[in-house]
Amino acid sequence: MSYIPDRVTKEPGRSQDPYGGEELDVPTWQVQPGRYRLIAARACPWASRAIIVRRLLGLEYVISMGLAGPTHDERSWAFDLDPDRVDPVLGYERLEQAFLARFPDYSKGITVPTLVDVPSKQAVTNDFPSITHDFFFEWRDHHRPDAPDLWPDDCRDAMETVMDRVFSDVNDGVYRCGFAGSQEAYDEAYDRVWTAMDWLEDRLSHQRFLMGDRITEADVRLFTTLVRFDAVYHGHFKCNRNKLTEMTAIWGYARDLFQTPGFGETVDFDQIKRHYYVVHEDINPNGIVPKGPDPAGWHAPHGRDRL
Ligand SMILES: N[C@@H](CCC(=O)N[C@@H](CS)C(=O)NCC(=O)O)C(=O)O
Repeated sequence: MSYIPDRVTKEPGRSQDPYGGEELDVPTWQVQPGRYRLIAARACPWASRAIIVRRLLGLEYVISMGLAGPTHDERSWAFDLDPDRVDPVLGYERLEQAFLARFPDYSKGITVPTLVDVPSKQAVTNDFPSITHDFFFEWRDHHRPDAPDLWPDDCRDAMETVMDRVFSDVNDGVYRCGFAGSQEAYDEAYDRVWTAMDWLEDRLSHQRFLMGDRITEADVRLFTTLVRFDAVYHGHFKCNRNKLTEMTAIWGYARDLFQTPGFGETVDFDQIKRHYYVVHEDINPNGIVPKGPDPAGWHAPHGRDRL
């Protein structure tokens, strides 16, 4: 659930539904290089999407980025990693300040990713699906010249279908498993995750990427879950039928993406583990963060170029 649905668009007043391309009626802010700051956390899969897409498209020169630390309290992410624990551009200690600058009575979720308007220091949007959608469609004039076509027209419908399933059964599916409140709910969620993982294993055994031979937004979205799988979801969320390393095609695919510029260098396994194992006190009350698994395998040759 996102709480501030605003969009940053090229043409004022016009914004597209990130799920289907239809016109939506939500407040819009104008695309302007240097005006916005992406607040993310390397720990968070939804924020990692935005970190990766910004990089793939070369938007780091026009949209700055601030990173919150891996853990947060009940109310807010904080800039624990910065000198003096203050974001150097916004001057904030906590992301909450950007939400309160916009809505003094704001009481909903303070989530990453959030785009912040630097001049007013106000939160603009924390609607994660539209943040990456708009990085691609609305910021086109500012992409690097050889930026990948993350939303190819010729497979847009098929890609939406794949992304819907990846979202509900995998990205969100692992959370449904981890936070299941009953054995029955867990069993059902677990089966759903693994049915989808088998579908992906099959799909990726005869094609290099989700939509064929090119990296698209669908791959970015799947990657952010896969890269957390063995370190977090396998144990902490009890998605433990297999480790990623036991699924030949998926593991090769995940390594292929990890080794692609824009992906692996955004990943910080320590922050990822600290986030999940410390923040979720309800499912890990002692807050102990596991030492493993050894991440060295992520750098092993993947051989996927032959597909
Ligand atoms: N559920 C969020 C997606 C982003 C999200 O869940 N981010 C998490 C970190 S992985 C977060 O910021 N959680 C803080 C909170 O909910 O208080 C949304 O729908 O906007």
